[in-house]
Amino acid sequence: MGLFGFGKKQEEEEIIEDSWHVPTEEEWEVMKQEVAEKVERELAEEEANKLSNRLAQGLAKTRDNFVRNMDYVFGGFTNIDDEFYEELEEILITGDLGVRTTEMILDNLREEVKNRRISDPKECRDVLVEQIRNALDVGEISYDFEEKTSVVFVVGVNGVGKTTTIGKLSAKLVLAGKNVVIAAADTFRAAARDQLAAWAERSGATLIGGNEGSDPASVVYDAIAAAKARKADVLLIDTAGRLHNKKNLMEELAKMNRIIDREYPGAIKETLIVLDATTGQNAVNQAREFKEVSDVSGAVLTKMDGSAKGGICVAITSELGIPIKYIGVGEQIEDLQKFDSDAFVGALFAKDGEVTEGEEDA
Ligand SMILES: Nc1nc2c(ncn2[C@@H]2O[C@H](COP(=O)(O)OP(=O)(O)O)[C@@H](O)[C@H]2O)c(=O)[nH]1
Ligand SMILES: [Mg+2]
Repeated sequence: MGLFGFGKKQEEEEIIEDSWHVPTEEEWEVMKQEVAEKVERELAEEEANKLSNRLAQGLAKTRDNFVRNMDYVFGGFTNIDDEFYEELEEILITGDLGVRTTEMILDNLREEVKNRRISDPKECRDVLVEQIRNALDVGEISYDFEEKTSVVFVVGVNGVGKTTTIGKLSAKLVLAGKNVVIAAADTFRAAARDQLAAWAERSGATLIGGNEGSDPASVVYDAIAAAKARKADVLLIDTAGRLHNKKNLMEELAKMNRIIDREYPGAIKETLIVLDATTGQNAVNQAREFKEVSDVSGAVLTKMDGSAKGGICVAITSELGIPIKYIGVGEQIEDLQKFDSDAFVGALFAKDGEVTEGEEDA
């Protein structure tokens, strides 16, 4: 038994040793990589779900009014006649798409109805959704400034969410490993600097300037020097938005623009106009005025979580040709998302039942 037992133990040990495998250095690296990728994937999915739910929640009111009324028309009419088009026109205009965009969309709808020989109003729904999708399409939207050395000039009237957007943007960029400098060029109100300082601290960026009453153009000048000295990736410039004194405001913006162009020619310049989506056609008018005095390269529509009507996004893009780059869906640091027109139209026109869990309690 002794011998036999000994022999068996040895055999077992061999088996155990056989099933053991210490990963080689290379295998170990591959495994770690796989785990890291899986975690990252899961986090990204979770994030995407959270954001699309927030967007859907934000658009719930729009869906309830605008889309539901439209569906009444599609379902309620038996013929595609003038009255049918008039009803649609009213709904689109009430939904903040603006007169011109509405006319364009309806002209296209009429043409498609003719070309495709559509006779059932219900079939117009998909055509209309397609037209809205087209009106929002401005081709590839550039986010170069996120990747290269850049200066992001943020403009817009008071209270639209400029400072908040800068805070959120700063957080996104810092998380992506960027070195961010923020210029507090809203020197009009004393509180403006404190608000921005809090955001800068929370997001991990360096704040320059902002003393009440100081010249905003000199803040921009100092901030560019600081950005260069710190080898910053992105310089975010917060500005004041006193539209009651339009001429001065616009002159001030022009002066800051000249300084940026002169002092920081190596940086990509992105001019973002921030618009409060709940203000409807006012937002379109503001964008038009700012576009006259600066090279607006993108829009940020804030407060999309509120009572905003989604149609405003369509109006801005189609009437002014300004691509919407981000939308704000809340006041928290993570409530800024890149605008995805497909996801947007999808969330807006989701039929009942297509709305995923968690959106209903909006
Ligand atoms: N609900 C909501 N509130 C926002 C959003 N963006 C900004 N705000 C709020 O709007 C108010 C004005 O924002 P602020 O950044 O100070 O505007 P500024 O005057 O343009 O700098 C603040 O109370 C913000 O918290 C958003 O996307 N959703
Ligand atoms: Mg501000």
